This record gives sequence, structure tokens and C-alpha cells, in this order.
Amino acid sequence: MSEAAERLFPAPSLLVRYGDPADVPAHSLLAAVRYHESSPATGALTIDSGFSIWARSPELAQKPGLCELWVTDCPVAHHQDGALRFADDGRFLFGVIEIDEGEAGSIERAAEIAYQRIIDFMAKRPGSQILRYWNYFSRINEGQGDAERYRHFCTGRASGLGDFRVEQLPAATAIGRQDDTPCLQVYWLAASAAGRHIENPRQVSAYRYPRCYGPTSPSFSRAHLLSQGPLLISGTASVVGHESHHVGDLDAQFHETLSNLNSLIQNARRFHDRLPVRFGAQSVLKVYLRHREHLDRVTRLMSALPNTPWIIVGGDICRADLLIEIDGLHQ
Ligand code: 3EB
Repeated sequence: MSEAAERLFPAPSLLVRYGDPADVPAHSLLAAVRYHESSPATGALTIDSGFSIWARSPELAQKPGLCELWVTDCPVAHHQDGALRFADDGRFLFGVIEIDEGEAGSIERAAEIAYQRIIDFMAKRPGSQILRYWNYFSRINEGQGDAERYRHFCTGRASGLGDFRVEQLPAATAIGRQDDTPCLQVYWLAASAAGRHIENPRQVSAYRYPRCYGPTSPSFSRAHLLSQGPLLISGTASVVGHESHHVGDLDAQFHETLSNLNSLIQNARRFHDRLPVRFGAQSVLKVYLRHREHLDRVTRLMSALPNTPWIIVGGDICRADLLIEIDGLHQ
């Protein structure tokens, strides 16, 4: 787009920050994802991610009840379509579906149902494209080898997605909630503006993982870049090539994860040269941490990132040998 065109048609603005939904006008709030046991804001697509509340962040110290706020500059309308709830501002859509695993019969079937419904719903909105998914469910590492619940989830997800081209897969996160609620939660972000699939040169694309990680390779891209930013970053962990590195070593996993994130940003900058090289005040990071006893250590490690808003939540990483994963948004 030329500079003159950019002034006439400014890039759609989408801000993500951690805060209190009450501080944002309800018509600007696309979604509020809460990690804490406080009452939800009215009028917003509040989503309870159900994470254990050993969440921590600099903001949380002052404000309990912290939420991840998705704020837009166009009026938001809220809708329901069966089990599926969504908020829409005409350019961005944030949706959520929750499937009871007991009713579905298995995590595999729950994933298949969730993704079928999302794909069917989005098919009614041509011109709108899914950029990013988040998947949360309990006991993600339960079961040995191919019987692991995460692997069953991957099979159900791929089946629900139907025919898809791997080069067009959205970014994603899949994390184990540290509770026993048998409920699969899937949230997604869609937009009328198309973006670009970004992979990480340090990592084998997840959809090309070899058979040893399960019968169905995970269906996600490493990141999705909107044409004017932001970069939507998938769950990123200490995986180099396709192997988990530094098993049992939290600090080394953290630094390897940061190396992966830096490499992803560098790769995305080939398509958007104004994307900052480093994380900063316009970025938001979410750390999923398996063990509570690592909270102080990771708080210190995250505090070294200058100006970057972050939150740490308790969550199980989908490979049992990983202790930490980070996702987020960068612009
Ligand atoms: C990895 O690199 C870590 O199955 O949707 C990260 C992000 C991971 C998303 C998913 C899994 C998923 O393989 C695991």
C-alpha cells in the first residue's frame, strides 16, 4: 500500500494488553481472556481460560482479576451460534467454542467436533480468514506414546479441519490446563485482512514432524503476520529441528525458546521491515509454566526483557519433556 493510501485507509488497529476490562469501553472490547477468579465484565466476550491462578505478571501485582484484553477501534457486536460465541467488529472476529469431553466421548472426538463447527461457521463468512487458534484442555500428557491425549487431540483436530493446505495453517497454541474439567476450549481470531504464514528456520514445521511424535502431525504454523503487523506468535518452546532440547533444564529451555522467538521475528521481518527486531512495549508475551516451583526463577528471567508486558500462567506443555512455552504477539 502506498503512503497516501495508508493515510486514507489506515491499518486496522488491534491492540492486546493485560488489564482490567472495566477500563476499556465495552464496544471496543473484542475479547477479554481471564486467568483469575474475578467476576467477568459485562458486554464483552469474556472467556475464562480456567488456568490455575498461580499466574504472575508485573500488572497482576497491582491488579488482581487481570485479563488479556483484545481492543479494537471499530464497534464490536456480540453473537451466539449454538455452542459457538463470537465478537465481531467487521474486520476482526474472536470466537470461542467449548466442548464437553464426556458428551463427545473422547478428546479426539471433542477436537473433531470443535474444529468441524468452527470450519462450518467460518465457511458462512467468505472473505474472513482464521489467523490463530488457542486450544486448552486438561491432562494433556496423560497416556503413553500414541495413547497420549495430546496425540489424540491432534488426530481429532486434523479430522475436523477436513481438507486443508499445510502452507495455509493458522498459528496456534495447545496447552494443558492444570485442572480436571473435561472440557476442550478453543478460541480463534479471524480477520478480513489476509496475512502470511511464517515458519521458523530453526525448527522443522510442526505439520512435518516425523512419525515418532504421533500418528498425526500438529496442524499449525509457527506464526501469522498481518500485512501491517502484528505478528501472531504460536506457542514456542525449546524445540530445535524437531527435537526437544535441554530436557530437565529450565534456564536452558527458556533461553532456547527466546532464540526461537528471535529467529521467528527475524524471519517475519523479511515481509514487514518495520517489525521491531526485539520485543518491547508493543509486544505481549504469555509464558506457560509446568511447575509452580519455577515461578520465581521465570519471573526473574522475564523481568530482563525491557518494557515487554508479560504474564506467567500455570500450564502443561504438550510434550512431557518440556517445562516452559511462550506465545504472544509482536508489533
Ligand atoms: C512445538 O513446538 C510445541 O499443537 O497446536 C506449540 C504450539 C506446540 C501449538 C499445537 C503445539 C501446538 O511442537 C508444541
